[in-house]
Amino acid sequence: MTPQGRTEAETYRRGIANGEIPALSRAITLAESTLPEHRELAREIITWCLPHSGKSVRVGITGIPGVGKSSLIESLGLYLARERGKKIAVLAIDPTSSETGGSVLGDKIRMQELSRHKNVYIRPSPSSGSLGGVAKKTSDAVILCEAAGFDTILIETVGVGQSEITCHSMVDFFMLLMITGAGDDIQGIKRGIIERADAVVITKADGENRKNAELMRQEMEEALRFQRPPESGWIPRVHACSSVTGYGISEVWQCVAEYEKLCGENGYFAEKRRRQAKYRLHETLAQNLEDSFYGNKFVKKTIGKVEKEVVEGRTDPYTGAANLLDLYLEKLRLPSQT
Ligand SMILES: Nc1nc2c(ncn2[C@@H]2O[C@H](COP(=O)(O)OP(=O)(O)O)[C@@H](O)[C@H]2O)c(=O)[nH]1
Ligand SMILES: [Mg+2]
Repeated sequence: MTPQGRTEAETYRRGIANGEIPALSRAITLAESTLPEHRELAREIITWCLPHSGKSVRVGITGIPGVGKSSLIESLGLYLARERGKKIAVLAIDPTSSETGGSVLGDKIRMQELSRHKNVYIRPSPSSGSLGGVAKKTSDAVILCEAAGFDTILIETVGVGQSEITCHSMVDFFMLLMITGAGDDIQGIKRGIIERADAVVITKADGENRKNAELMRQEMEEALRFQRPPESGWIPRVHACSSVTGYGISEVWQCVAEYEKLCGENGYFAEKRRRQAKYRLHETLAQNLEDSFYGNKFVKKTIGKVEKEVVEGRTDPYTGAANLLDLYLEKLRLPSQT
């Protein structure tokens, strides 16, 4: 790192340590950048932030589009900021946002009041890159936010595939939101998400829907009772709430607080974070290897040709992949593993 780079990193560090939002925002942008010089600077800043991070509670909030994630974050966030004096950072993992585009705008409108609170920072999701890339960016953002003094991190993730698993791997408490009348299969039962949830929250328990939501809450409670007790010792809870009336919102947070207390005392909270660190190590390795492979100039030059051969049936995909890997390893002057 150049002396100039070092001075720059120092400026960021000071800004983040003082909880300055512009410095925090710019540091997150650096961590999201694909430019090598930005990445290097980001790594320098994040390395400094690491010992100053980790003191928050990280909550993942998932569920199908329209279930009410952003609305819950708005009302829960306002409750926490106003009545509990919390400093809240809201992040999003949304690998689809580059395609749907509109969701970010929708979320901004949904969280308007929250975004104006002085102790709240809302960061729209990084809109490009693979899910692995998004996971890395989100983890970096969590560390930076914690170093800037945020004690509560709320991560919204759209429940459409892998992203909630990714989210699960980086949060302390994982919340699955469900609505009445949408069918359990599409809401997570089939994909085993319910088994990972520390709480299931039935949303929109207001007006005429309140009764149905309560019924569903009871049903879910019954269903979860037969689940194997998790090693955390925590029995997953089911709540019903409304972001419109505020019904059940404080109970949802009470539930997170109880989890934090129980798992703090029995050591599971720290144990889970250690496991997540190990998982992150392997994920980062895989990502770096992938970047190195696709960024290799010999691979770049040859890959189009091999793709064409595979498409035209002159080479099969396995041979094509093996040949490319051989080429890559050879150019790295390493003996081929195959
Ligand atoms: N009646 C009612 N509507 C809600 C509630 N929460 C969200 N909604 C509505 O449901 C729609 C989707 O909400 P949103 O928070 O954007 O869902 P997300 O896609 O999961 O983030 C919006 O039209 C909200 O106004 C609630 O508690 N009660
Ligand atoms: Mg949303």
